[in-house]
Amino acid sequence: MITNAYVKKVFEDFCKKNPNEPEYTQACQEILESLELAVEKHPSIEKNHLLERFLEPERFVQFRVTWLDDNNQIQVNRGYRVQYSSAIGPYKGGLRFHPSVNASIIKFLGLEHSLKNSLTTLPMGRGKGGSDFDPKGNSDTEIMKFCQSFMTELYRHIGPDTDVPAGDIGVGGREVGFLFGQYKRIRDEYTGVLTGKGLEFGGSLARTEATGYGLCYFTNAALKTLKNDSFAGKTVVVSGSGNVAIYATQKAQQLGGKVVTVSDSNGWIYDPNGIDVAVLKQLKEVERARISEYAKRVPGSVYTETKAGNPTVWTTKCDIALPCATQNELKIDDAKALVANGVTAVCEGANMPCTLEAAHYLIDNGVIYGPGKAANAGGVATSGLEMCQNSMRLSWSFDEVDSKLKDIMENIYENIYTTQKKYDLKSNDLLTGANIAGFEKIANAMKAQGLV
Ligand code: NDP
Ligand code: 2IT
Repeated sequence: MITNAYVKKVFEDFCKKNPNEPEYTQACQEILESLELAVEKHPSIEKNHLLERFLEPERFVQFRVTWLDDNNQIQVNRGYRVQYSSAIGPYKGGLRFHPSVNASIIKFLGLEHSLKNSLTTLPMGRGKGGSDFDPKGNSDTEIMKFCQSFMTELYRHIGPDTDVPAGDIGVGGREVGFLFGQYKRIRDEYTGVLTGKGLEFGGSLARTEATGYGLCYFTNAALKTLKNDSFAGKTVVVSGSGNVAIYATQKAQQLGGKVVTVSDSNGWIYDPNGIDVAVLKQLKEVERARISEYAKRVPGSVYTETKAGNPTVWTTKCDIALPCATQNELKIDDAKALVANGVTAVCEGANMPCTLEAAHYLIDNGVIYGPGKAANAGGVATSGLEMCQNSMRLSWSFDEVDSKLKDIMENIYENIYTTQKKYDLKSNDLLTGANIAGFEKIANAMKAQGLV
């Protein structure tokens, strides 16, 4: 609940300006609730209107994307890019292609990115984009044609020192390749304008693995400091079966945990023997199959369809839960089920997968709660490392990038821990610590740069 008069006013104005944008409002409320403490400690935030300036995007672009499908029929989609802030670096953030994408989703993701990019300590501002285009069910040619048309508009807004997009839901190596090809063709320049590129054309080793691996490095750092514990011997529940979920599963198992679930939007798998990552990768990265196929290939595993009345992935007894699919996938009843089953840590691979009510419930019940803006920052951090390699026209080895990623994730946790102590917060409340630590750096930069 927001009690400070200035913060309350900022939130009321935000709600008036952004009606019918529930995800954006949710992200804003969560951040403002945390920032009350900083506002009370630093009067200069109110004096310089830093919350209002932080919350108002520098630029928001919406555009038409027309393309021809395989039947020569014209298709029309909507594209977006929010360039939220360049206070601490060029705009940076992924592109999401999913039928649910709208202005609210793009802006909430842009807002989350602000604090996330700040926490990485790398010089990256904040941005996000995407389209309501659904890559599922389209041929490779159709996806290429869509990406080319999308970039034919987007190219005028981006550049290696201006705005550097990457992947997110529905945008992986294949899509980034098509987008990069079209940018190069229009601009006639070869630069690191996108990250998550193929290894043959400027991509960084370990970028594919980075978000999932980083999530586990962050979770391990929190478990070590707060519980003198680790993944070893723990039962882990993962949701999703895309890029983040696959590599979170792989790293959690390398660190000695047993991941017993994965899911997609149709249902989820329980595998008491531990998810077989080779089968998962074959199904999702090569065949692009549904997760139900896993149960047909791996004896002993069980598939449960997602429908009213069926148990959800969160009813599975576990020590650690890693939501890695999408926003608001873990609701209050799911949080209650996890706590009743004795969960120790919930760390977010996805962006805002817990509802606000679920996050508060977990924190109030002593669970280590690692918000996505901190726990999943390994993806964008490694994108930052890709930008660095592109600028130097060099490439580092997998181990070099992976060890930098591990250092960054451990430093993010340390930074949050120090902030929690400074503000006298509960040790398991990494949310307030992350919001304040991320915001302070941006606020100082905005103040120093005058009225821009
Ligand atoms: P992918 O497209 O690779 O995978 C997404 C997964 O989530 C799929 O299993 C998908 O299932 C599932 N999913 C998507 N939408 C829904 C929905 N509405 N309901 C249920 N399940 C759904 O995306 P990523 O793995 O890259 O992204 C996952 C999350 O991680 C997102 O929140 C993203 O913003 C976040 N993230 C990603 C980063 C990255 O580097 N890729 C970095 C940091 C955060 P289905 O196939 O059925 O749609
Ligand atoms: O949400 C995210 O952090 C991402 N999708 C990664 C963005 C990036 O620029 O690598």
